[in-house]
Amino acid sequence: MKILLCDVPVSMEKKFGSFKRAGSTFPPYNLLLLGTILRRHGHTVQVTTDDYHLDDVAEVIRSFEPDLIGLTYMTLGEPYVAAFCDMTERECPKVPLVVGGYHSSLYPEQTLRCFPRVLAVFKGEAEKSLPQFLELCGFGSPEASELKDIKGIVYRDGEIVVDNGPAERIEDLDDLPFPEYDLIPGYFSNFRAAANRHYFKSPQAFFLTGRGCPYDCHFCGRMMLGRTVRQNSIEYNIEHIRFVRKYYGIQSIVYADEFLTQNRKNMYRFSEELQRNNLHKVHWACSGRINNMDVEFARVLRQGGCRQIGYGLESGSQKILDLLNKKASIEKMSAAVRAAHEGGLEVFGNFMIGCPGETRETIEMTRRFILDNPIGFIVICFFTPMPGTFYWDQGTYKEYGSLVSEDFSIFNTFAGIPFVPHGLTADDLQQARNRIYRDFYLRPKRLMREARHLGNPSSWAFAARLAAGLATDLPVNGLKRLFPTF
Ligand code: B12
Ligand code: SF4
Repeated sequence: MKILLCDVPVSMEKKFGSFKRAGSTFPPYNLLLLGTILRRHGHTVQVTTDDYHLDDVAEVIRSFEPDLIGLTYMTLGEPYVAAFCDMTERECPKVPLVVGGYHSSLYPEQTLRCFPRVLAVFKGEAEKSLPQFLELCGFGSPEASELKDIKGIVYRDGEIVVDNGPAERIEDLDDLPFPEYDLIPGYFSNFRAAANRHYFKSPQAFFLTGRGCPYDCHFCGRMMLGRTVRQNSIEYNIEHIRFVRKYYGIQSIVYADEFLTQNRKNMYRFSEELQRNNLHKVHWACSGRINNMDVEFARVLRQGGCRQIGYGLESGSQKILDLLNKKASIEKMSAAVRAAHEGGLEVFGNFMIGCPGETRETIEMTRRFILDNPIGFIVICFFTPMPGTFYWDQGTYKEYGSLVSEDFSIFNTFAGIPFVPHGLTADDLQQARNRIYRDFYLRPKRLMREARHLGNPSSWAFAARLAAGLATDLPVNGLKRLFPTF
């Protein structure tokens, strides 16, 4: 069968606002993986990414003539699903459309009610359920009675919505094939790494080698992949790196895992294996939790090729960290950042402002934390009570502030500010973020450090993109509003 897998089209402008040129374009890893698996089952697959315009997807449908369309989206993509359904109704009314991903998994029944064009919702992981479903499809929509044995799907049987219960998870992630990147034409030329990794050599690959999380941060929806952490083995990871080196000439890797560095013993062995296989020359970035970082560990990671570690530091106020249920202390955060820096890793700090309990004072504490610690790059998101999280599901955000809008398209944590804490305004948050960015990125010491990378053309391109973002966000913006021709 011919299967078209689509990430719902959402423009960079919608996601990143004035920083649309500096934002990263990440590939839909889930669709790459599902597409690769479907290929192994003998299907022909095409993938479209979220930067496609709806008309471009229509064009792909016309030329590819799929037998089934699968759509993925997070909450921020939900407002664009109706238009996607309408387009497929016009282009190929007889071709079944199924959906999956974070948002529809949270609200499968509502999804079916809102979008009659959708035949079934795949709740949770679909590496097992999607191939099973396709076996039943033949060439057309399967009968409801045939679907009863496929775990993890929700569908209509006449007027009734049937939920087949949770999906079967892949227990051993080593059973998964390496994603076949050619599923996305121009993947390596179009994929733009995040601003904080602009000096990493291209082409870069994006890896996700673990699933699940035992923590319970109140701003995060981690229910879908479970509490138990599953990870690819070291052998699998080494083989995967060899594969992307051989077939795609990959020069650097970005790990999107939450827990890559969690098991210290494993990471020592990983670093050794990378060196033994001469793969430590491929530089990589990953995320970590602060609890196990010290200088020795940072050095071991560096020897294995790691150059940057990202931490979800969130806030410089202990009160805010506690309200986010981060299970972290300011002292430990600072110690981890210092140790990583001393061990030769650049620290990429992820922060949020506008959190429950946020005040001008707590924002100032965050600004101070950022300036007083050896952090190399920062991103500041606006706190967003995402569906699937403690603050949204329990409605607890209401105690701490108000929801400015329920338009999910602004639930992107970067360009939109849907939630404003009591005592602050959206403008306060915007101004506070601009100020922290300016104070951080425009320090002479930091500008000098950036100058080190100026031999690298992608750094120039990045500097131009970031400058364009800052220019629209700087105080100039105020002048622009007063004098539109300024
Ligand atoms: C890694 C990750 C990322 C990565 C990679 C995402 C990707 N493209 O795969 C990056 C860094 C790019 C990313 C970005 C963002 N992320 Co993110 N991310 C995660 C994280 C930590 C893990 C996801 C994961 O492991 N995926 C593994 C894959 C295999 O699982 P999956 O994507 O769910 O796909 C499976 C199933 O859902 C299903 N499926 C999915 N789609 C489809 C489609 C069809 C047709 C079918 C049949 C099945 C199917 O099958 C897949 C395979 O099993 C989760 C947290 C979590 N614990 O879930 C947050 C999470 C998903 N991200 C979130 C958010 C908010 C974002 C950002 C908006 C944040 C930001 N400001 O940058 C952006 C938006 C990106 C975009 N699309 O525009 C939220 C989503 C909340 C929500 N209600 O929407 C989460 C839940 C974290 C949180 N804060 O709560 N993210
Ligand atoms: S933000 Fe917290 S709950 Fe979410 S994946 Fe990271 S550690 Fe787990």
